[in-house]
Amino acid sequence: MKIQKEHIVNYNKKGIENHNQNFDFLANKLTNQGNDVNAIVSKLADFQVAIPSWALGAGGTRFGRFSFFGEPSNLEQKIEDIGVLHSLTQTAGAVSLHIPWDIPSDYNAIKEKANALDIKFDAVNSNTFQDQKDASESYKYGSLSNTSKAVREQAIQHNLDVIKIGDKLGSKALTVWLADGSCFPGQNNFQTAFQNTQDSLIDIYKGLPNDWKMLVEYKPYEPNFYSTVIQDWGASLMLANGCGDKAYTLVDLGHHLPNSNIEQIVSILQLKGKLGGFHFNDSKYGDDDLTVGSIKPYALFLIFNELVYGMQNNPQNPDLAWMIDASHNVKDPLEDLIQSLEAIQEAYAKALLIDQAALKAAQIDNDVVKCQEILQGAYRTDVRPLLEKARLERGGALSPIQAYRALDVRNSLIKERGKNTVATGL
Ligand code: LRH
Ligand code: MN
Repeated sequence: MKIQKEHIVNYNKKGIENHNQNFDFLANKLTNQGNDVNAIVSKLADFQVAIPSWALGAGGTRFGRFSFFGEPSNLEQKIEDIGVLHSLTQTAGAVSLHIPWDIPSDYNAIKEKANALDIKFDAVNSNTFQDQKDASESYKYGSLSNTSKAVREQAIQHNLDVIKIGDKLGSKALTVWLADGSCFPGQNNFQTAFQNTQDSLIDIYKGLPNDWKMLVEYKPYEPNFYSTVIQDWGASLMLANGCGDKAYTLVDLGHHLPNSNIEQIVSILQLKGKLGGFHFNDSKYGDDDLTVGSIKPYALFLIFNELVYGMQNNPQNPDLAWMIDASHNVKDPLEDLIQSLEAIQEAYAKALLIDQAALKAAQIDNDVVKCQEILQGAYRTDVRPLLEKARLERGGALSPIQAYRALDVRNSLIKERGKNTVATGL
């Protein structure tokens, strides 16, 4: 399934006049407030988010999984689906693969296909939280932290293999997330588990090409429910520091205990030059992997405020890996991802409207009310005409969701693939 550019141009025709009116009105207002509207639009257009290869089919829980039909049944079809997302949104120009769920059968063919759709290969993810049928060791009691040297070595070798796969595709980062931990008090020696993990990560780090990064993802619980070895940003930071300059932390928004101040975590990790990237999603309770901005859009805006400040003031922090990590239980996966991409662009656009100099001055004056007025003034701005402009300039759809439905994409995928295809992933 490939969406032709002219289909999008035709679809945009009926909305273009309304867009131009809204855009001109907003651009005039923002220019009068001292904003460089063209600079904001080009920042939005350049902002590319990697789509998780494991989230292009229906997700599920232990209580059930309900398909949407027409799911991609191989990596080629997954790249095609990301191509559909990118042609409509013009902001999904990358994929993050999960190994072994997405081992390419033909590297050149998959690179050509991705290249033809203007899709790059972002971070590759290792998987030492599931046992592979031909594996000699089990990860039941952990992988890089396991008390068994043989298990740790198997997990280290897997990560080195994942680096090789990514290197052949042009990826420049390895994401390591460990399920390692315990379900009951006394089950683990915390220090041994942590030190084993550090030593194992160092062995993996030694296999990292010079221009690569290692992204250490933390999570407080699940699938272990008493302790997790890499439980929070502090553990991830210590392990990254223990590896070296090419190792960074990865912030998955759903991996925080209730009421955590994620924007403060993001701010300090940037200050320390150790923030490597994001897994964007949203959640109400746990690691719910819901649509970005669907539950806490203001929190997402506050995170982007810190990111914009960091991008302006923290040259010590590298360019970030922007990725989505979601799971779709009740929404069409492609519609869910389109809404997430929109929410990310919206939060970034609103954060770019914050007058950082005025905010800094009000903070120095302890003018608390003015600080909030500056933030919420930006947050209350309807920035959608800016997002539309950024998409239009790159040949995207004015409204990707409406275009996706008007072009009847899901039914075309079902006609092409049938109703019984199941995508690999969670
Ligand atoms: C763990 C996680 C991790 C992935 C997995 C699919 O919860 O966020 O990033 O490996 O989801
Ligand atoms: Mn994640």
